[in-house]
Amino acid sequence: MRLMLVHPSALMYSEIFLRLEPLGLERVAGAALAAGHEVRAVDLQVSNRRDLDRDLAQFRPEAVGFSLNYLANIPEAIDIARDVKVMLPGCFVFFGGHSVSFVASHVLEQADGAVDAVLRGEGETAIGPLLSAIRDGGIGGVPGIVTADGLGPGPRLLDSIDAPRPARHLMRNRRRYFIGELDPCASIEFTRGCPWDCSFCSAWTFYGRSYRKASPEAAAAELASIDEPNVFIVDDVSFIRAEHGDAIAAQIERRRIRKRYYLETRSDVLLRNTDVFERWARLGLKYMFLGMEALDAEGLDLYRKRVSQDENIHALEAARKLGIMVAINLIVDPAWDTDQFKVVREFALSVPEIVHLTVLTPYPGTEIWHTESRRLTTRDYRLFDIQHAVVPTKLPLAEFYAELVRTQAVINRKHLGVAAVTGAARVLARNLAHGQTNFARMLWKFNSVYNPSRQVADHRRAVRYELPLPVHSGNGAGRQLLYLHNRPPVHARQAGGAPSG
Ligand code: B12
Ligand code: SF4
Repeated sequence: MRLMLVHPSALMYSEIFLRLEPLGLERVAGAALAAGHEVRAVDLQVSNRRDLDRDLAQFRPEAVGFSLNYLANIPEAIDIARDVKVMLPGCFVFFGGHSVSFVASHVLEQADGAVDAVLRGEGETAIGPLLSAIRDGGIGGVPGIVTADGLGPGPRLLDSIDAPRPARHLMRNRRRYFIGELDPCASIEFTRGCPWDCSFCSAWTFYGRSYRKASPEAAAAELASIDEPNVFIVDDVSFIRAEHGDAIAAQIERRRIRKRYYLETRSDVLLRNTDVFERWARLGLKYMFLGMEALDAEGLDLYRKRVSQDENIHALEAARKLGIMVAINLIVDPAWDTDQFKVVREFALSVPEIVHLTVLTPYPGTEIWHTESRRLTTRDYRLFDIQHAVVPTKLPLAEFYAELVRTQAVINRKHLGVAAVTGAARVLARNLAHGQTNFARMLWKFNSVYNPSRQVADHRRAVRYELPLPVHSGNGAGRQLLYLHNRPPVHARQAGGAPSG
């Protein structure tokens, strides 16, 4: 069967810092190829609508699947799905990915016939059965399927994440993937799932709090097959298990692989497994995201981060000693007043780290979607990108965005200060010499993208597709009810040091 897979456009407010390859889509493509199908892929983050239309016309796929990890992309995908149905009547159109899995039935209703099915959960286990069923019948039996007729069987977890390999070769314009100065940059997955249970996050609910590791040999072999000199490790929390991080490192040393890495982790994991991070720093680990989320104990408790502020500060010191640059994430609560923004500005100016701000957003699939008692002020999918306020702000909305952008601008100026500019200039020259312009564009674009009037205006756009209303449970939704994948047997989810929930 001819299958076309599509990734929607980049989200406007994150595009300036990064644009990464759609690894989930590539893995689904890998599984479809392994099942003997003919597959093409278009990533609208790095290709345009004309490229997609041309490919659709030439390839004439029998099925088109969209990857929807981000809620904010749902309206764009529904609109393209409508066009596909006009262009290729009879073509089976389906959605899959992280976020759409939590709102599947509702999205099908809103698409009003333009989307035939949503595959909830992991796509590798479902894509083969789906393509066979489109040809031979029996769609209702595909794992994770949701159609206008209702929910089919539950989604199935992969036994091992070692295979299928992502079909990286299908992606065109690979040189346009980057993160900060790691330009160009590929992505890789060493583990899947997260054993913690932060209230604002859906990583743990999606995988039923399971945690799977790639075998060190498979991980290193995949890394060796990557052409790019820079690699983003997509794991929710890297190196939770010290021996796993060490075993992959040993394979990399044995194979003499030399790349620069960016990863995400937690302060407590960094402090517990400092030796592993030190080994990886020698192998080329340059940057890490640390989700500090809040500067006070009350905030850390509210997000159930299970990390203290002391641990956060010690983790920053540990990373500095290792020479790893940290990008800290802090969650902006719409209930903040000007004083709280001021505290954040002062903090950001007092540390050498990069500070990122994201606005607290209840997402379907998270606990706060059910417990957040403040009512949504909008249900426009496009505003659920953690750069907009979707619950009432304490300050008038325009002032809230003015404070937010002012704080982001202060932080940005800090990074582009005299010392930073000298460093950035060197990086810029090196990248440009290799024909890589992504990082240069990023430095250029900040002021045009982060603009309070533009953010306020985003709230005034006509809305065609809206999120379903949350069901408020007041004192916490039943955990099992939040899980998308059924919780696997105990041995599969032991992750050492993580809370048992
Ligand atoms: C790595 C990652 C990133 C990376 C890379 C993103 C990229 N281009 O892929 C970076 C750092 C760039 C990033 C950025 C952001 N991210 Co992010 N990210 C993740 C993370 C940790 C892992 C995603 C991943 O690669 N997993 C590994 C691959 C193999 O799995 P996968 O992509 O989920 O794909 C599987 C299934 O979803 C499904 N599937 C996927 N596509 C398709 C397609 C079809 C047709 C089918 C059938 C199935 C299918 O099958 C795949 C294989 O099993 C997830 C959390 C999580 N654990 O899922 C958050 C997550 C997806 N991100 C999130 C957010 C909020 C963001 C940002 C908006 C944050 C910001 N500060 O701006 C930006 C927006 C980026 C953008 N698109 O512009 C939220 C999504 C929230 C939402 N409901 O919309 C998540 C869920 C984290 C959370 N806090 O809950 N992210
Ligand atoms: S530790 Fe990170 S990935 Fe895990 S639940 Fe918390 S925020 Fe999500």
